[in-house]
Amino acid sequence: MCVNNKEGKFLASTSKNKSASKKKPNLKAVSNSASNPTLEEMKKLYREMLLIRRFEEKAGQLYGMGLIGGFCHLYIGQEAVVTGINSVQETQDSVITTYRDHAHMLACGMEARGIMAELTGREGGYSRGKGGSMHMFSKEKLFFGGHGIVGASTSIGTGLGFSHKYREDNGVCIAYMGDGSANQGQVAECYNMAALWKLPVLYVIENNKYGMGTSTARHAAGQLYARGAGYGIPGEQVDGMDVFAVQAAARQALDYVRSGNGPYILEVMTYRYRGHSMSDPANYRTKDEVEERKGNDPIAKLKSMMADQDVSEDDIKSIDKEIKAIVKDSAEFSQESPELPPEELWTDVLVEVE
Ligand SMILES: Cc1ncc(C[n+]2csc(CCOP(=O)(O)OP(=O)(O)O)c2C)c(N)n1
Ligand SMILES: [Mg+2]
Repeated sequence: MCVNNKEGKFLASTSKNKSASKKKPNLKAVSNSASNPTLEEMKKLYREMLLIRRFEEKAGQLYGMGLIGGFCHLYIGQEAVVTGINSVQETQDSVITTYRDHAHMLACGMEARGIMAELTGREGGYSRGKGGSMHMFSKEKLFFGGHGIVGASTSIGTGLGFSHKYREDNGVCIAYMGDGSANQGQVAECYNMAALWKLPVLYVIENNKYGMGTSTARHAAGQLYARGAGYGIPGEQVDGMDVFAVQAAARQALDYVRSGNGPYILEVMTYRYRGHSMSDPANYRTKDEVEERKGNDPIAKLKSMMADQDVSEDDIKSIDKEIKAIVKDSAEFSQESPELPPEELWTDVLVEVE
């Protein structure tokens, strides 16, 4: 038997999950927690979301100028998702995501310079200009990419979960996927394996309402957060345009997973303001729809919340200035860093194993 309560939370009613469910607040309680963050916390989250927004806007500009080639998927509108989750994860946790990945890199502390230079195909980029937008990694930050194959982040993420368990390092893999990815067959296989072996994986579905140009109403049956039901995996839907709601839900979910209960599915309801990629004119939705969604912008909401809490305009302006400088510097670096010489075509192809 399953429980699917009004707040969009699903819990398989095994005895273990019943006890876990007691620990979890309902979504109302989660949303209410937004009224009590400290000013420092608000400023930190605002800064992190703004960095993603401004970075992506600049990447869009450089793409338009022909300085970035190939694919480029922007995260504008979805900032509260990765920022909220990142704010409660631990340093031993690993992260893996799809091709819409610049924000996840910035959130885990990778440098704007290295990311932008990778986008422009320069030596100073994280993959020395050979990987581009979808192929950047950081061993130090436990960021495992950037994957263009839909569903791959879920499968590799499940493997990373296995690795955390095998090494007993108390880490959790946070494996992001899109709403479109959630329909992949391998995702069901992963849910089964992760539940069976109680792997520490937090599956995050970034439901931005479209898989490329196809709306969720047309591509997905049922509720994505409830797709772990048959395997006994709890799932929950959360407002992804509210960074504090995401934070609170992620805290609970990570606690559940880290305590040895096995995987958890968090479906975060969000929206991307831009098309699927830079080459998508987004004709499958109306301008009015996009404008309406922008009215619920997570950064604007946090900004007005800070103003209500008497954070001074100067304080907010100084954050804006700091972010502007970081992004400007990254754009300059990404154009000054050299391109690799032709002989480098033959390097980094095979890895030497001792
Ligand atoms: C295995 C595989 N099938 C198809 C594609 C083509 N493709 C790229 S993105 C995408 C849609 C994925 O849905 P979602 O993650 O919701 O997309 P987004 O919100 O990023 O547009 C598809 C079908 C692919 N990259 N890999
Ligand atoms: Mg999508």
